[in-house]
Amino acid sequence: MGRDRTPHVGIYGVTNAGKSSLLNRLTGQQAAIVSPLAGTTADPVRRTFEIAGYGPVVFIDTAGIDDEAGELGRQRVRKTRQTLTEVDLAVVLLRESEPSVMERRWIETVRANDIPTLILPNRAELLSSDEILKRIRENIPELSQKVPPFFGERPIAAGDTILFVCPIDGAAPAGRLILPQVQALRAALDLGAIAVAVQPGQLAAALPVHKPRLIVTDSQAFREVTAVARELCPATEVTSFSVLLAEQKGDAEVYAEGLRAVDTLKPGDRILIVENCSHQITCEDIGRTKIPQWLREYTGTEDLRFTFVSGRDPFPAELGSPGGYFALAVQCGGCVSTRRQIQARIHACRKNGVPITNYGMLIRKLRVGRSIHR
Ligand SMILES: Nc1nc2c(ncn2[C@@H]2O[C@H](COP(=O)(O)OP(=O)(O)O)[C@@H](O)[C@H]2O)c(=O)[nH]1
Ligand SMILES: [Mg+2]
Repeated sequence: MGRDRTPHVGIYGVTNAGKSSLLNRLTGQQAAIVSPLAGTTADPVRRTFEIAGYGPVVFIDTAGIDDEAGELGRQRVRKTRQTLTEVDLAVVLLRESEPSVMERRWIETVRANDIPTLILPNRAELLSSDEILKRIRENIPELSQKVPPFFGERPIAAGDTILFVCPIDGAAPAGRLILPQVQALRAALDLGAIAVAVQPGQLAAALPVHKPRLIVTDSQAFREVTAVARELCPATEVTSFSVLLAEQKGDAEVYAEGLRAVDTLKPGDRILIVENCSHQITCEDIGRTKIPQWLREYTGTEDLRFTFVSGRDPFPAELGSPGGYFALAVQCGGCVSTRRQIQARIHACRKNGVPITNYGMLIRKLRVGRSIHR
């Protein structure tokens, strides 16, 4: 999904409003094709651009909101709408100086999604790029720029040790760590903490030597890591990469509430698994194989039906079915996503009455039990 802490800015308007020209002008690049032909921009065009004195943003140039040229036009509009789940700010470029009925309707849609808008009148040619960039940075919400601390409120000081448990199994990518592990290591180093990484097999040897303040494991090893830690350092918190991400980008309270739905699952229930990346081997294995298997073991029923959403794909239309089509949604940590992107997923589930929880929190419940995670 891209750029976990870079604010995303969507550029919207009717066809030929000058959206692609604006993107090119702001970035000083020929990023998007400009032409008077309606439908020139089809798939959203994403460009990262560093605003001086501010930092990077991802601009998303989109197809016209009024593009109704048959099935293709409708698909282009659908793609444009989908970007509302990932943007932190919507720049709406008007054709005239006042919004038309259609533009006004679009602005309402944007606002209904809790997205702030920056409205620029007709082609914005009278405004300099610097002025527009200044307005953009002023209108990006502060929360989009600041990601909450990786380890939350935990009192970790310089010199404390954090022990990371990173299983290197068949599902691990060759020659590297996965992104949540990299992010956690970096966050530990930023705090001046001592970061120690082991595989599950070395945990028992490492604990007495390193006496960590916090243990962070890959969720799939929650059970064995908790068992060893309870024996050797019962006072030390064991958490997981995915749980930390859930606290940081998701909503731990909503997820905890969603977790309760696990105990009421019954045969025939449908479960939505949401992974925000499209091809991270380890997460795929957890989401597609392990979580379904552990849920079936926990509930004692084989008849649970799983639907998977990955990357930027939209939720299935059934999400909005009356009576709650899905009994539960399980969101991945979202290491590649911005906070806003995860919040949009949570928002959609809540709006449709679907309980939502997180990979790590669910695995902790299924594998360790509810009460003994601290
Ligand atoms: N006069 C004028 N023409 C513009 C401006 N921006 C774009 N255009 C022209 O309007 C047409 C559509 O521009 P484009 O950026 O592709 O619009 P989009 O469909 O909103 O992406 C092109 O022929 C551009 O050259 C502008 O600020 N002033
Ligand atoms: Mg265009």
